[in-house]
Amino acid sequence: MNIQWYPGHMAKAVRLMKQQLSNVDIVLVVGDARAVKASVNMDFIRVLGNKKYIKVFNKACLADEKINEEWLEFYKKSSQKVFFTDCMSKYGIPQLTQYLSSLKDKLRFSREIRVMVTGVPNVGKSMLINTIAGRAAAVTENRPGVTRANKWIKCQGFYLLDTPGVLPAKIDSEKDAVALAAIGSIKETVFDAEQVSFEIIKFLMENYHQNLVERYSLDEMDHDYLSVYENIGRKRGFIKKGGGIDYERLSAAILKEAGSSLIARISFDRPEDMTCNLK
Ligand SMILES: Nc1nc2c(ncn2[C@@H]2O[C@H](COP(=O)(O)OP(=O)(O)OP(=O)(O)O)[C@@H](O)[C@H]2O)c(=O)[nH]1
Ligand SMILES: [Mg+2]
Repeated sequence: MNIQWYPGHMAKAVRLMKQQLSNVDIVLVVGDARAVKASVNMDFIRVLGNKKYIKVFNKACLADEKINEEWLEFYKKSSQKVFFTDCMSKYGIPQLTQYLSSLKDKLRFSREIRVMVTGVPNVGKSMLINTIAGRAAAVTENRPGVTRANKWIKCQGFYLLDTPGVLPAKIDSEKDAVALAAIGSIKETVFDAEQVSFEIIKFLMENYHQNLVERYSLDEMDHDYLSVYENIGRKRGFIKKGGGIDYERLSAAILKEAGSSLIARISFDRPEDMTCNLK
C-alpha cells in the first residue's frame, strides 16, 4: 500500500525524543489495543537504549476481549511490563496510576517522577494523560496529529510529558499499514481509502464474518470479497446517479464503522503475528 507522508519529519521527531530522554525517568510507549504489533513504533524502542519503559495499549474496550487476554498471556511470558487501558470506561487506569505512583519509592527519588508519553498518532496519549490527571490538561481530538509540541502536565506525585504522535519512518508490512489506517493513526489524506476499506472488509470476512453479516444484513453464503464489499454499498444506499456504487462514501463509512466498534470489537493483530519485535 502506498502511503505518502514525511519520513523525514518522523525521523526528526524520534531524534527530538532522544534528546528529551535524559530529562525523564520512564517512558510510556502508548499503542492501540486493536493493533498491538502495528501501533508500536519500533524506531522509538530502538532509541530508548537502557531507559526504563513500559507499554500501554489504550482503547482496550474497542478491541476484541479474547485477543486482549491472549496478548496479556503473551506478555506475561516476557519481562516487558504492559498495561491495557481504556480512557472511556477507565479500564486499567487505576492500575497504571498506582504503578506510576509506586515508582517514586522504587527508584528512591525525593522529587516527582518524570514520565514521557510517546506513541503513534491518535492512540489516545493526550486523553490518557487527562484521564490520569483527572482534568482536561491536554488537547484531544479524533484525528492524527493533534498534539503539535511537547507539554508537561503535573499529576499527583509525577509529571507527564505529552508528545506529538510519530509514525515509523518506514512501514514494511502491508498488514501493519492497513491496521494503522483503520485505527486512525495515518491521516486520511495520505492513503487510498478505497484500498484500505477493501482490505478491512477482507480482514473482517476472515476474522469477524458473523459480525459483518449481522451489521450489514449480508448473505451469509456470499464469501466473495468484492461482492460483499459492493453489497455493503448497495445496502447502505451509496449509489451514484448512473446506478454505480459510490466508492468514496462506501470507503468512508467502512473506515468510520470499523474504527468505532460498530461492527464488532476488532483486533487487527494477534500474538502469532509477533516475530522479531518481542521487546
Ligand atoms: N474509545 C476510546 N477512545 C479513546 C480512548 N482514548 C482516546 N480516545 C479517543 O481517541 C481520539 C484521539 O485521542 P488523543 O488523546 O487526541 O490521541 P493522541 O494519541 O494524543 O493523538 P495525537 O496527539 O494526534 O498523536 C479522541 O477522539 C479520544 O476521545 C479510549 O481509551 N477509548
Ligand atoms: Mg495528543
